[in-house]
Formats: sequence, structure tokens, C-alpha cells
Amino acid sequence: MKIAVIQGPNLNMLGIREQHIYGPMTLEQLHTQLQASAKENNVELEFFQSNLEGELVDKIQECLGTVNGILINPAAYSHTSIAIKDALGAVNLPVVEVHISNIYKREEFRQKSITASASTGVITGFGPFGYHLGLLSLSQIISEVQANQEANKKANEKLEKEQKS
Ligand code: CA2
Repeated sequence: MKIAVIQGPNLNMLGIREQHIYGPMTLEQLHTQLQASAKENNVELEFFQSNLEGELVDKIQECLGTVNGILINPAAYSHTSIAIKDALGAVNLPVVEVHISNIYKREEFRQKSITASASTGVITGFGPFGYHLGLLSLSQIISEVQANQEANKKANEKLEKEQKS
């Protein structure tokens, strides 16, 4: 199973500024930790961070046919980007949106996520641990999707055999 971890604008600044909001962990440290727990669960991760909306859209489009799910923190674009919401909808993959801070406890403009409606679920306010929760839930969802696809395939094969005989 392969998952893309996509990080939006300014997340490359984690641990460097605004530690009172986002904590002391750098993005590199977070990715190293995430990689370790993914490895334990036989999940392959691919990491991507960009400050540019179009690059994030391109990356999401690339996920079609290359990964089984997307773990994304669209950061400030969560509150503004119809382009990212549409890209997430277009690839039609399981998506978990993560926010380090609790966006509902913050300024009014952060309390609405446009991208969230294209996600399977949202995790917000658990700090960097939210990425681990996101990974766990996403791998569970992907396993369920794969099991359903397998069951459908078998049922169709059975039906075809029955129709032929
Ligand atoms: O809580 C989150 O994860 C956010 O997605 C983080 C975004 C913010 O715009 C969202 O409203 C909530 C900000 C990303 C990190 O921004 C930094 C800015 C300066 C220093 C460190 C991080």
C-alpha cells in the first residue's frame, strides 16, 4: 500500500517559527517519525511539500494510479482553494485532511475548510500526532476499499462463469 503525504504552504517552517501554535517539531522530524511508523505497518510513503497552489494541484493529479490514498495538510489553502478541492475530488482516492492546530478554536477565517468536503475525514487539533492518526485511519480505509474491490471482482467472475455455463 502506498500513501502520498502532501504538505501545503509554510509547513516547511514548522519548528522554526510559531512554535507556540505548531510546536517545536520540524517537518523533517515529523516525516522521519511518520516514515518509521509506516514501515512497521508495511505502508510505503511519498512526501511532498509546496508553497504553490498549482504545484499542489499537479501533485494531487499525479496521485491517480500511483498511490492508494492521500494524507494532506493543505495549510492556508484549506480555507481558500477550490482548485485543490476539485483536484482531490477528481482523483477519487481516499483522502484524510490533517491540521496540527484545532482550526475551530482559531480565527473565524480558519474555521471553514473548503478542501475538507473532498476528504474522507478530517483530523484537527492533535498536534503532529494527528499525522499518525491520519495514517492509521487512511490505511484502514484503503484496506477496506481493497477488500471490497476484491470481493466485487470475485462476485463478477462467479456471475460470468454462471452465465457461460
Ligand atoms: O493547523 C494546521 O495544520 C494549519 O493547516 C496550519 C496552517 C494554517 O494556515 C491553517 O490555518 C491551519 C499554517 C502552516 C504552517 O505555518 C507556519 C507559519 C509560520 C511558522 C511555522 C508554520
